[in-house]
Amino acid sequence: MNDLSPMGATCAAPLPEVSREAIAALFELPFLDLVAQAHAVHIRHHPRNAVQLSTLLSIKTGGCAEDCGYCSQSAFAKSGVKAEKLIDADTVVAAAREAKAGGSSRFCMGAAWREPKVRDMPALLDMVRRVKALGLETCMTLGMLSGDQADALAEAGLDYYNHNIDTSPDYYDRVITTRSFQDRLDTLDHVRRAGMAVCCGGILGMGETREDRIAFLHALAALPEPPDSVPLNALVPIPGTVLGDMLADTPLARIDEIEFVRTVAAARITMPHSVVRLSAGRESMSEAGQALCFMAGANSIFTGDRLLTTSNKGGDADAALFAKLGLAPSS
Ligand code: SAM
Ligand code: DTB
Ligand code: SF4
Repeated sequence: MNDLSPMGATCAAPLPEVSREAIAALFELPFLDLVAQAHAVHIRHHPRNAVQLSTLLSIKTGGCAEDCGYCSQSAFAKSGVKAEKLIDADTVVAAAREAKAGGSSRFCMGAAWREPKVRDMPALLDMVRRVKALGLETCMTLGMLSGDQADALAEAGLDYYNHNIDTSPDYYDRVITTRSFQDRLDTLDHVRRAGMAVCCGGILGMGETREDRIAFLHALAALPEPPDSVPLNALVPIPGTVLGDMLADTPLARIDEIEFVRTVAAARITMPHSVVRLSAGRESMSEAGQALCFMAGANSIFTGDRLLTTSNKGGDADAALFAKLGLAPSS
């Protein structure tokens, strides 16, 4: 028996490759059985009642050459987000200090780039070294990376690299056309080879089907190694983006909270060792919905009052929710 068995029994041996059919069967379980199974897997592999806190900072906003249909920072979007230059390292370090004081253990720096340019690398490496020196875990998301860039970032002390596959291989082309699914896999390979931890997930509620959600989780679990960290975002529908506008016209496409929890649970069971991060979209999720996500195996969030270009339910709201649920921040 393995963690995909209906009883969720313990198995000390390595997990067998998870098939699409097995993930589909999880989605078909009665909701309470699925959440109970996911919780059993969760507490076997992770500390109970503990949620890791990360803080995001946009270090280079807007004007991105990619056409990701969900993103306010794409040059193709009419979101009103203006293109800015890479911010200076002192500003980054000040924000990281504040994040640490607010209880975050990881600081994630995001740039609206297709990929970093050679001339940007010295400043990026300086940021990594200085944030790391504060005693924080470091994470960056800068678009595609070459093998050499990944090696240089790892050498400077970058712990995690976030690069999402975003959705199923089949639905991918409906969302992004300027870089391929394979491009993403290539960058993930460079990150893993450089020795950094891989943070890779995607977005739910972009009009994809349940079959796409199953294929998305299957693609993550079938990577050469499952990601160390899996961010699950609910689409934040931003006016002026293709998907934000599409959702405004068809509100029913928005991800149902119960289906979101099912996806968290299926992620937990198929990737038992990974940290599952409840990421963008938390602001429009009820407290009860978030509590169910934690029950189903989510054990990380973005705190603070901002994501990249949108606001976040962080700070006091998170502290109040943690107190209500008896959760503690973990490292
Ligand atoms: N430019 C880099 C890249 O795309 O790899 C890094 C930044 S990008 C904003 C990081 C991730 O944020 C995307 O891959 C996507 O999964 C998520 N994201 C962006 N906009 C979002 C939105 N409106 N709603 C939910 N998630 C979003
Ligand atoms: C991820 O998967 N979600 C974060 C992080 N990785 C970089 C970004 C969410 C962005 C939400 C939309 C915005 O604020 O622009
Ligand atoms: Fe650019 Fe990243 Fe936004 Fe895509 S998600 S448009 S790559 S900033």
